[in-house]
Amino acid sequence: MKSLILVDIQNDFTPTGTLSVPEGEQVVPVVNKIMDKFGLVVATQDWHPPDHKSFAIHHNKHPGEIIMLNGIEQILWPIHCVQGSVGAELVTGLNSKGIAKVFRKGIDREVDSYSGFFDNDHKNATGLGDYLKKRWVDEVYITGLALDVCVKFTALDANSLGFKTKVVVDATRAVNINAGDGDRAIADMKAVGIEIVMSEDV
Ligand code: VGL
Ligand code: ZN
Repeated sequence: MKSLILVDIQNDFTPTGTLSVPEGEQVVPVVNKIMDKFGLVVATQDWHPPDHKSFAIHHNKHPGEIIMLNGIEQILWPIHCVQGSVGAELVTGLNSKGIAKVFRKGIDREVDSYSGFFDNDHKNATGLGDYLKKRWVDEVYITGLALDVCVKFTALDANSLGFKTKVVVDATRAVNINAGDGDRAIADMKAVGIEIVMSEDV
């Protein structure tokens, strides 16, 4: 059984959002088009409390600076995807009726959560892995935002959990905080056996 995972397709990750991903909104028609090829579609949603410690403003620093947060490196971000805000909503136009369940992440203010499966310290699971395994999913196709952050870490965890993992690259966009991050993410994923595919081949 194969499942489609939509990672963080939320207003704040589109060009009009606070953590804008260039062309982020352009993944929506691509995702809508391939959804019906999957028996199970799930989504993740970045869902931060207002005082989340990944927000640069709480440290009097600028987005892009790096700090140590509870023993792990943390890149600081602009305020984004605050629980209940318009920015945190899934992008309008996404076929949300096709989504079986939305897994929220980044809720703990003390630890960020790039992957849709685990917090960055790998201590807490979102439930996504068990949910998929319970439904006999053995293969996952990953789409969404941003390629070089949450898509990458979701794909790496899926692969580690034993799912055959593919990233539908034209249904993703990179934030490219540093030039080349998107390309490096693709190389990192390929290096562990994750396949990079196009939507027309799904
Ligand atoms: C993301 C940075 C911070 C993402 C989430 O969804 O890629 N990036 N929080
Ligand atoms: Zn976030």
